Amino acid sequence: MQKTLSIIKPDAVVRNITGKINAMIEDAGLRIVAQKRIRLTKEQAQEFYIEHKDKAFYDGLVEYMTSAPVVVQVLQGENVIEDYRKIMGVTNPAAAEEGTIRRTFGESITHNSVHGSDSPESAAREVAFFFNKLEIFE
Ligand code: 3AN
Repeated sequence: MQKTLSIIKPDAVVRNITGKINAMIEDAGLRIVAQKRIRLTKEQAQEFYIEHKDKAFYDGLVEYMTSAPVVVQVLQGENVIEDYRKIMGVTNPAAAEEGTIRRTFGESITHNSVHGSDSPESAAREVAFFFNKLEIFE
């Protein structure tokens, strides 16, 4: 069984649609094995997105991710990293496939409603960033 880190981002939390996103996750057969609502500090958001620190959108991304609470989750499934990326859709909601979370709910390339780890290495780092073993129930 594989795990991945999901974040329901501020744009979705503010619009009160975290349940609708969870329904799409669960309807796709993925299990939410840990979940909490938190407010990221600037330092946490900077560290989480450190790989993008030289990008033009980095400061705006950090500001956005700290603008309201987020819901962080661990998802589990046989091929969950790839499966969740498919259910999310590509970064830009306008370019995402019909029926994906980002196409359905995303507002812009930054306000794109969800994050999902993009590789086993990222998933291991990102799950450990937010959760310890005692918080994950399979
Ligand atoms: P993804 O979340 O699809 O893996 P990444 O890892 O390339 O995308 O980017 C991380 C986050 O940075 C995205 N989810 C999005 O919120 C933001 N982002 C990515 N590219 C851009 C861009 N060109 N302009 C603004 N924000 C961006």
